[in-house]
Amino acid sequence: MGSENADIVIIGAGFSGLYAMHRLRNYKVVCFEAGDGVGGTWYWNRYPGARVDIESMEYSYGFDEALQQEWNWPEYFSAQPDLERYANHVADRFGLREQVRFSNPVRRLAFDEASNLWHVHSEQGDHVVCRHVIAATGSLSAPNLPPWPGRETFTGEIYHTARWPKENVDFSGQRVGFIGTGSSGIQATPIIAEQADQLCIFQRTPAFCMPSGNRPLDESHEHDWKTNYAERREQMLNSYGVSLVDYSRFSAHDCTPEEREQILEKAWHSRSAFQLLFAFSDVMTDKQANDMVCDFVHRKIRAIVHDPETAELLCPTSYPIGGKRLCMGNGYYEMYNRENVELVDVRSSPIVELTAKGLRTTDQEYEFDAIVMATGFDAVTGAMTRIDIQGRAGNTLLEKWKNGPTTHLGSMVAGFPNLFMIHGPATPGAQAQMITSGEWQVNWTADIIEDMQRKAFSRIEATVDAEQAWAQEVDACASQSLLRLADSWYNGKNIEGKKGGFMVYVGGFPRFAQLCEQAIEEDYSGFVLE
Ligand code: N01
Repeated sequence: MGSENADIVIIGAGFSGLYAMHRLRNYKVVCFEAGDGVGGTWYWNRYPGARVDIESMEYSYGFDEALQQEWNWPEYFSAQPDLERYANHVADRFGLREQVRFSNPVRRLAFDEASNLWHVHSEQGDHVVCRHVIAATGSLSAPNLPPWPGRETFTGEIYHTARWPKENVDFSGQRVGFIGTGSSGIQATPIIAEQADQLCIFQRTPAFCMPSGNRPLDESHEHDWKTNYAERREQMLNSYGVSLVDYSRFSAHDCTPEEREQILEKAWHSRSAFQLLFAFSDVMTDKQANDMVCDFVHRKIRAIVHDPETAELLCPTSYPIGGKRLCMGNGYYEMYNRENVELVDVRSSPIVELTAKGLRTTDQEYEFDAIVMATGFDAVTGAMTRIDIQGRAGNTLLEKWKNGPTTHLGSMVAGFPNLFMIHGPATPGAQAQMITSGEWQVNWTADIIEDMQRKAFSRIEATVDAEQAWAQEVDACASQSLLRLADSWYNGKNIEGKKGGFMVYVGGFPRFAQLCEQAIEEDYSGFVLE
């Protein structure tokens, strides 16, 4: 097949990719998408109970006033089908679908130095030559399948939460083995427990789980947002990323034990899952303050879960609350009071293999009809390193990032000109609100592309010095946060052997945005343009 020309290739038709297509509609854009529909995260993660943990009035696009006025969310925290429906509505309303090549993931990118053009090769054999590539590949999109031997021998079905089938999966009458107790596991297990005969949950590390507080959206709340949308969106960009949290100004140490208890009790029942982390100003920076919040949640778990041994296993003690992404559940701890649910600790006796009948830990073999893996993602870097990306001088991104990702402002990589990432390594990512911050990054990127066109530049590249300076900024922010004390997808330690440091920018979205803007105002500091 011959090659074709475009101005820009966008990889991924998730929320950022869709907006990038709209924002750059005056260019010839081709978008490649691995799935057969739009929505990215909300296309793939269709497991039972999948639901967003940020209010939908906020977790939605702000780029078009008519869109945000006309769309109605049925619940405070939308379920996956509503989010997917919204992505489809946006694709149709703004005429984006025609530019997307579905079921056609990008397999190879190669930069041609003579022409300053990228050659993009896809699975279906498309070959597009373009000036710029925008990787809107998502930070939680490459599923993690631990390399247990024997997978092919298991005679039942194996599911991964991030590759859930579109057809209804019914576990009625089945013995189900469920691996993983992060955000996905916590949402899926209470629903599967209601269907299955037996549900055996394999936990390596317990999670902190807040009750979701989801309910039908009330009209006055919706009306309030819709009359103040512009202001609300502004607040979101000027906050930690989520505006519906009361950011406390006082330390946990400044309260009496009774006052602390009252504040935490209120946070536990609040409408935002993240309120516990901001109940005091120092929960994420002071270990003692954090311990007080952990103690509060441990007491909640012990009060909900009847069996004392199970309750102890469910109490996270090896990392600070907030160190891993706080989870939001619906009856998660209560589920362990059911007769048909069992919790198995695979920290003390790890899973060693899958077998024909089920799986084996170092202790014993378990028999199942189906196995569900909620084992998370090769986060932040996985979606990029799974593509064969060759930059200048034939250097590959895989090789460049073998000891961990390096970027300038989370957006570009030295040696890989004209390749932009949205939610790339060392951006705020899930530490902000992904749709709004994604929109912001798309606008920042599009402004650069338009400026290059105006000034007749054909190439932009980050410098190695700028990458090092950005790594220092990222580390300096992480060193002030207790987030560094947990093994999680934020630092790649959820996957054995994955190298690199902290991969998320925790200096707050406002500072991130300010530094990105400043770099452009200072004559593209940290970039070289030709
Ligand atoms: O993935 P995870 P996730 N043996 O990495 C376990 C977003 N999200 O899909 O903690 C045994 O959190 C692993 O154990 P450990 C959100 O940002 C949002 O649940 O690594 N167990 C862990 O228990 C979230 O943070 C929403 O020790 C193994 C689980 O699998 C992110 O996506 C909903 C194992 C993976 O948990 C990822 O969430 C869902 C092994 N070899 C997701 N390997 C909402 O908006 C892994 N595990 C609400």
